[in-house]
Amino acid sequence: MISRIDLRGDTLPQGGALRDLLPRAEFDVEAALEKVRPICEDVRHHGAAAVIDYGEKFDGVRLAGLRVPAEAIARALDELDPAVRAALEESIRRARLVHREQRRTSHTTQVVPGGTVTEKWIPVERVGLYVPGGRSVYPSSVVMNVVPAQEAGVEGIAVSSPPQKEFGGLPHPTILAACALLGVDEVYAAGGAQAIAMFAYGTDGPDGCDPVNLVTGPGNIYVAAAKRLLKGRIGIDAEAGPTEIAILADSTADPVHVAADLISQAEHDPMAAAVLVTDSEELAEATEAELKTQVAASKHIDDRIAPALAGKQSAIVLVRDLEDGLRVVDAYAAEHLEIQTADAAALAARVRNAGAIFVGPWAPVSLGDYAAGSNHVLPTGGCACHSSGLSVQSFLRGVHIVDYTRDALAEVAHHVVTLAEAEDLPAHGAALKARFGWKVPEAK
Ligand code: HSO
Ligand code: ZN
Repeated sequence: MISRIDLRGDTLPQGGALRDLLPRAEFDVEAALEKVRPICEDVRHHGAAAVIDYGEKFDGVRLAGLRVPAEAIARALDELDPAVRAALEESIRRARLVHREQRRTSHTTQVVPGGTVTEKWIPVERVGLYVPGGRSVYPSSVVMNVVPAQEAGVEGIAVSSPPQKEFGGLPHPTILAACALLGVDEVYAAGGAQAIAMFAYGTDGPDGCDPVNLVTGPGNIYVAAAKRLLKGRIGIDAEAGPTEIAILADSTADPVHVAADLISQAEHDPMAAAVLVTDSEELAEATEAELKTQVAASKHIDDRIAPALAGKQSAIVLVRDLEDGLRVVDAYAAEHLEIQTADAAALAARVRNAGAIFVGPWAPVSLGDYAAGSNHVLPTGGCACHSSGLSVQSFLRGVHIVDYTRDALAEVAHHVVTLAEAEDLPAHGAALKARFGWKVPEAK
């Protein structure tokens, strides 16, 4: 059911060579670009009418308008199961605690007397948050996108999620209820690439969507392709791929927990990745046996869990020792990394590449998915070696404010002119000379 990769033989290769030995899903965004390009062009030229046409084609429901009426959002909250409401409220409360502390304060550096550079953090003015609604519906993702945007101070927050036929073309009611709990009242029933294009180009009409500056949130391959295509016109967080869990474990780990956690993320998608890295053959065997038992007792076996575990993106990787294990998980750069070893905290502190790290036996990824306070929109596909998950920072821009007096400028003018001339850009130097009677002030 899950393949094995044995790296206990020769010395572990490094860098790209090691990465090539590790399992990974193919997520060919490039190939989806051609499908997505005409959709984006259509939305650009025909606005809401095109988004509505694509909603009919892909979601099977023809809408009269894209904007979800305020009454529908309020009704969804009224009708929400009280236990789900309480759980969402707790998830929001914890996420706020963590994200509030991520706010950046502006800082002024005095470079010389009379010369300062202030880095000011300014929230993006208007953002579009995409919430998928295909195979699964995740109100928790509404929380994970909206909370950092709000804590960053973003003023315009629009949410879009695919229309659901069984709910009269509205997004799923739990998505609407989560928006209501978070105080978001601008919600659209649009999905896929057409939703991203709607955010980028805006749509006309009284209930139209104004263009946004930044789009965040996960989605399928067409959403990722639309983000890639429209990046530049809009900012994006990341091109999210299928969910991944890697677990670095030794013989002290409980195979029941390890198997349960692997399955928990395999449950998302047939392309989801579950990777166990261990120096213990016994744990590998016990986990395999546990997987068999637990998979058989799980819900989404045939459509997601079994293909995800059997796919080439999942494996049990055997390593000589935990030092090699550390190298392997760093090379893999998992979206989620659990450390289940005797000295989990010490090992976790040495990990370099992971979207989020879950330490020890009491911090499963599912906790982070819903209620740890951490964010669950994380870099996938190995991008954790260069990118971070969603945070307040994702919604801020640092702007440098340069403020120099005459004397402060005079002091450095000769250096600026020298560098301008070295780059054959004399007009750059002239911009300084013009301020000092066309002469370079003497070096002090
Ligand atoms: N594990 C997913 C997020 C999620 N899990 C939503 C449950 N609901 C990607 O981090
Ligand atoms: Zn999950």
